[in-house]
Amino acid sequence: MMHSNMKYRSLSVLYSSLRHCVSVQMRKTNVYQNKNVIVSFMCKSFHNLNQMKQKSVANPLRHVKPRSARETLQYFVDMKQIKVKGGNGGDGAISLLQLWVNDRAGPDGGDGGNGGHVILKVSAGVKDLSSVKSVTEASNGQNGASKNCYGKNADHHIIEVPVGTIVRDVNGTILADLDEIDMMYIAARGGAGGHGNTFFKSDIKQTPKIAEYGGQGEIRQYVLEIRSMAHVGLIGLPNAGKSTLLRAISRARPKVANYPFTTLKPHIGMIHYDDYEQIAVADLPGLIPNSHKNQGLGITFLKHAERCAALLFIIDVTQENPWTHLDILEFEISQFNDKLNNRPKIIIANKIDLPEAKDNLELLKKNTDFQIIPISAKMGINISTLLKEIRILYDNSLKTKTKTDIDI
Ligand SMILES: Nc1nc2c(ncn2[C@@H]2O[C@H](COP(=O)(O)OP(=O)(O)OP(=O)(O)O)[C@@H](O)[C@H]2O)c(=O)[nH]1
Ligand SMILES: [Mg+2]
Repeated sequence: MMHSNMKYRSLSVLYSSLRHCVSVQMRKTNVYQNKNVIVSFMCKSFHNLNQMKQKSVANPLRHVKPRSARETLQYFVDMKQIKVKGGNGGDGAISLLQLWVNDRAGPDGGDGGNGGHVILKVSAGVKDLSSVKSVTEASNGQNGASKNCYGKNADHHIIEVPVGTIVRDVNGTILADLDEIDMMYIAARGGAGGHGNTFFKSDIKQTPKIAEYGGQGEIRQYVLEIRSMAHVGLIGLPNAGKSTLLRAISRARPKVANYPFTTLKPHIGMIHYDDYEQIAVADLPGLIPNSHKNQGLGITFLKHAERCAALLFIIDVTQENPWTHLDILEFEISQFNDKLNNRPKIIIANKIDLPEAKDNLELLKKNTDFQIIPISAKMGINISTLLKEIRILYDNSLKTKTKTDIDI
């Protein structure tokens, strides 16, 4: 009796939120007498706790605005190689002034203006690297002129990049981590303007006939990467239904087709909740065995996965031995980056509307330790449960993290 009482006390501390419901139920069934009933009751309480958790979570909103009717598909650009060139400096002028009263009035060649820099600047309004051109040149400084006219300095060319852009050189060395708004990095310096002959005038040489050419602007190549592209990334073998799911939960329009590698570039969709919170979900290209050895879309794909704070594994349960798919996915990402397997994750069994899915789903549940969420992305079955689970994961593990917390 004493023993059971202690259990009851710890139970009530653990589930204080459920205390009322627990005591009512216990009184009804007189559970103090039976240990087994307490264990089953604990399981029930866990279940209730989970249900309560789900109830207290914000509700996902259905998108009211229709999908865009634009012909072009917008995909997310999270990596880009760019070439930048600073503007050349203007040349200095050689000129000797002749006035009507003084035809040897001395040198009056002005200096050339400086060439513009190419500057990477973080802007809050830019979300991906699609607006960054592959080749960018800043303008040249103006040449100097007679009558000591200095050439005009060229304006700097500003390239706007999103928060969390990492600048690497072509060998992969990180040169800058632009993680605050308005942060700048001078990607290519413009050449300095050349001096005109006035500059070289001295007591010894009063009429120098020399001037400088403007300096050449720097030419540099960089690889820009976005540190974080979405809160959640969809990971699965080709044809698992990743794009179908993203279409079901957001207004994004990734192509859906019954052949592998339909998606070659990442697409981002937003899930909206009724407390105005938004969660970004990325549909990524399909993963195949040996992707970490650069087969299929290989490393590029895995790099996208690296930029998502949590991972959603989608398993097609109409295929035989679906748990092996999960093993393949986990193996590939761990081979690429060990830390990826420690990211928060949800396992989804997709295509449960098809009859062959039923047995496979049971087998999958038996062969994995994780909680599986069965859904049909095409028919919309169980999608709201999934959206709530995503929100719980977001609240528990991602909300407190800033976007730039992800290690690259
Ligand atoms: N019956 C059924 N079919 C589905 C479901 N989800 C996806 N499909 C079908 O599976 C096929 C592949 O779907 P996609 O969404 O293009 O798959 P994916 O994972 O994005 O594929 P890749 O982009 O090639 O990696 C399509 O023909 C979809 O209609 C589902 O829940 N039920
Ligand atoms: Mg796809």
